[in-house]
Amino acid sequence: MQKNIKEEINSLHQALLAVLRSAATTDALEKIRIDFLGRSGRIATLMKQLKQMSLEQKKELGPLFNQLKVSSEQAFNTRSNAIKNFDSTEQALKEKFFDVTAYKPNQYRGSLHIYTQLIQQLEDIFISMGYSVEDGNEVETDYYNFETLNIPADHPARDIHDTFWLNVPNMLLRTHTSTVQAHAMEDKGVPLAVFAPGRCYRNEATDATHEFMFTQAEGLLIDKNISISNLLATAKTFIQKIFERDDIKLRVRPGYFPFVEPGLEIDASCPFCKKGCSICKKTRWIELLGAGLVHSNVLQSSGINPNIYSGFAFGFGLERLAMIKNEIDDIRLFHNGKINFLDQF
Ligand code: FA5
Repeated sequence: MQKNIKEEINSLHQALLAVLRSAATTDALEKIRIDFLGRSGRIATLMKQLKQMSLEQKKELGPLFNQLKVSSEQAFNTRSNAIKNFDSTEQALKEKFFDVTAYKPNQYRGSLHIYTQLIQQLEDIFISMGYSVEDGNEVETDYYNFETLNIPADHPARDIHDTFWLNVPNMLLRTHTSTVQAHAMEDKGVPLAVFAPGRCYRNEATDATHEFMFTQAEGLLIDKNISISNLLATAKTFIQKIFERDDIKLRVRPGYFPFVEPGLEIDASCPFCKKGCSICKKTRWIELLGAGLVHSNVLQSSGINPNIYSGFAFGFGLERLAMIKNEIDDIRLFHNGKINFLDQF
C-alpha cells in the first residue's frame, strides 16, 4: 500500500508539472490551482488518506505528503510569476511598437447622421435656387422668438410654443427657426433669400412624433412683387428634389401663424402611393410645411416698407421629413445613438 501511495504522490506531482508547463494564461493557471491545490483538489484528496493510516505509516509518508504540498506550491508560484512577467513584457512591447497608421480591416466606418445628410441635401437645393444658408442662435431673446414675429406677450399663440425659459430675463431656447427672419432682414436688408436649418426646443412630453429637441428649417424670401405662386413654385421644386420625383402635387389649406398673412398649410401628394398607404395614413396627402406671406407687421418691425416689398416664409420639421422619406416610425430613434439604426443610412 505504501508503495502505491508513494507512486501516487510521484505521479500527481508529475501531472501537476506537466499541466503547469502547458499553461499559458492566468485563467488556465487558476483552473490548475483549483484542480490540484484547492481545498477539495487532487492533493488535498490524496492527503486525506493519511488520517486512516497507522502511526508508523504516518511517520514514513507524512514528510512525503508535506514535500508534495510544498514543492507543488513552489512549482505553481514559479509558473505563475513567469506568466505574469511575460504578460507585462508583451504589453510593454505592444505599447512600444503600437503603429497608429496600421490598417485594420473590417472596422465600423463612421457616416454622417441621417439628418446631417438631409440638411446638406436641402442646403444644396436652396443654394442652387439662389438662397444663402443662415445659422441662427439657439439661445434667443423673447423679442426675436415672439415679439417681432407679431406674437406679443399676451398672444395665445405663445401657448403652442411650450417654451424653455432661461434664468436670464427674456431669454429662452428658440422654439422655432422663424427667429432667423428678423435677424436676416436686419443684417442683410432686402431683397433677400435665406434658408436656415437648426435646432429648436419645446418643453413637451416626448412621443413617437414629438421631441423636446428637434430640427426645423426655415425659408424666407423678400423682394418686390412676391406672391403665393412664388411660394408654391419654390415649395414644389424643393419637395420634388427631396423625394426625387417630378410628379408630386401640392395641396394648400388655410393655416394660422401670427407672422404670416395669409397663413397656409402645404401638403404634398404621397410620393409612395397612388391609392393611400400607411405613410399617408390612407389620405394620399402628407403634411409638410407651415407657410404664408410675411405679415406686414413683421416687415415693418424690421424696417422694411410693406408697400414696396412682400415676401413668403415657410418652415418644416426636419425629422418629420426624414421620417416620411425613410419610413422611420419613431422620432426618438434620431438621438438615441443606436448603431443598428444609424448604420442603415
Ligand atoms: C412653426 O414652428 C412655424 N415657425 C413654421 C412656419 C414658418 C410657419 C414660416 C409659417 C411661416 P409649427 O409649430 O407647426 O410651426 O412647427 C413646424 C414643424 O416643426 C411641425 O410641423 C413639426 O414638423 C415640427 N415640430 C414642431 N414641434 C415639434 C416637436 N416637439 N418635435 C418634433 N418636431 C416638431
